[in-house]
Amino acid sequence: MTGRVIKAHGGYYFVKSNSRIVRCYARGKLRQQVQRLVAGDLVNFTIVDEEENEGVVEEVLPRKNQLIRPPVANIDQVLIVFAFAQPKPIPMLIDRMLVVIGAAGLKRALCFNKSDLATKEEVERLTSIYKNTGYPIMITSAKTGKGHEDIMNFLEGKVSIFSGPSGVGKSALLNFINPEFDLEIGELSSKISRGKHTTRLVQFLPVGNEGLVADTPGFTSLSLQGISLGELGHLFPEIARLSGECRFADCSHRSEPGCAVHEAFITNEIQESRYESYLKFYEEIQMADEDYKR
Ligand SMILES: Nc1nc2c(ncn2[C@@H]2O[C@H](COP(=O)(O)OP(=O)(O)OP(=O)(O)O)[C@@H](O)[C@H]2O)c(=O)[nH]1
Ligand SMILES: [Mg+2]
Ligand SMILES: [Zn+2]
Repeated sequence: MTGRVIKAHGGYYFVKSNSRIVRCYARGKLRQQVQRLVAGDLVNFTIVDEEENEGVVEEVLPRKNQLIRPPVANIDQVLIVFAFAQPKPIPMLIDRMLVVIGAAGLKRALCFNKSDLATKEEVERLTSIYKNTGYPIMITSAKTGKGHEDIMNFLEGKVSIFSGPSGVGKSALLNFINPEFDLEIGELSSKISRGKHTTRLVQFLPVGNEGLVADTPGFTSLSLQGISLGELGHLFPEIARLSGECRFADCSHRSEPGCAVHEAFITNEIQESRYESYLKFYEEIQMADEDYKR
């Protein structure tokens, strides 16, 4: 039988096949492989004990894509969740997630949660940064239910994950979508309003008809490893769109004359924080490349 790993926990892999979920262990030869099984993996498995609903994973099918953080495979899209406050959004971290997830070939959308804690101006300020990127933007609140429909429409029929820092409300939003999920919601540490890493596992849950969505542990550090300097500009849609107009075909959009991207930054067509992120990531990749050559 073929199924999808929806959760890995305690040495077991919970494999969903149609409407059935079977608790499986992995064949010895699989356990020795370097590639660990992760949530989202598609596998061939056999039932070993019908009564106990236990099986064994025989084979992992080739992955169509994967992320290292959170560890997950074979997904269609990622909802990048940040909060307007508690914890405060960090644009450069948002951009970093957009870049890393884009490099993995996945569709991205932005969710700004805890809108109940934000003024109109704050909502406008954060969303305006991403207006000309083309990414879908959802303004939500797990408290008031705002944006519920937008999220449901986004998730319908797709395999998705919620990803973002600890404490932004990923689990709370999922519980709001379906109270039966009954996911654990964390407290915030009082001083700096950071999350306490409440969610520890990647776990896929059924949503709508045919959809699957995973709650994932929050994280804040993310490596750009594997992303080339040439690729970076393509991972910022508003930069990619303009790069054909630069004087030099291989323009890095930093200080070359006739750079359409730099020009657009000057005229505010490209947002300052987005351009800053681009420059910062450029430097970071460049330094890593030099270290590698040394
Ligand atoms: N005011 C407000 N609080 C929220 C909202 N969503 C979540 N919270 C609160 O934020 C805190 C953290 O929520 P969680 O859902 O546990 O956050 P998480 O993103 O799953 O965090 P990790 O599992 O640690 O990665 C809880 O105290 C929630 O009650 C919201 O829309 N508005
Ligand atoms: Mg959580
Ligand atoms: Zn340029």
